[in-house]
Amino acid sequence: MNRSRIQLLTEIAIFATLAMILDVFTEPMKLGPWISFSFKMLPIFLVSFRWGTKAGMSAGFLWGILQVVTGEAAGGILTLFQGFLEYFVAFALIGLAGVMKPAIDRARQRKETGKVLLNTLTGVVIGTIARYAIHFIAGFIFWGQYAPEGQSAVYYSFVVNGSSALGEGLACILVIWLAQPLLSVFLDKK
Ligand code: 218
Repeated sequence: MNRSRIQLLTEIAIFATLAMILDVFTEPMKLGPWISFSFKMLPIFLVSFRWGTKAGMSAGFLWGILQVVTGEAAGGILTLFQGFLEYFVAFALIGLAGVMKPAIDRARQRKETGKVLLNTLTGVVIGTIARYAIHFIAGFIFWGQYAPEGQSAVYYSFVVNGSSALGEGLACILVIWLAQPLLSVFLDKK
């Protein structure tokens, strides 16, 4: 195994763990059982932008596994298939942000800092939407019984997961925006 591969696997493990730690620490910031304003997806986005989609999806998948084995996911698992979908598939899909890596690298090479930021934020939006599309679908299929009287399962799931996606996505966007001068340091693999 060469040095780069060891660095890749180490970063996947460390960043997934970091996401898990942020998850636990930002627990009190929750606005509702499924709604939070927290940037805990950020480590997974960083892996995605540093190494690409496959690495990002591996880190997200690992974060999903960590939530299940630590019991963090307990309240979110109703059935085996639903749990698989919302913890393994949904969290792995955050890594789709990595589709922006080539565009980010190109902008970095050309020293177009505005474009680097824009491409990064686009990646965050892609990863957030991909993850929450799964939670939205799972929401109206499996969580419909929790909808208030007279509210359709689809509408209920859209409101719950839409506001959660907005909260978590915007938190990541805000942090990247504020840390913009550090962005190239974080993207540099050396
Ligand atoms: C309407 C509804 N309620 C709950 C869930 C489950 N859910 C939503 C968002 C995120 C996660 C993963 C842990 O943060 C889960 C399990 C849902 N999909 N829809």
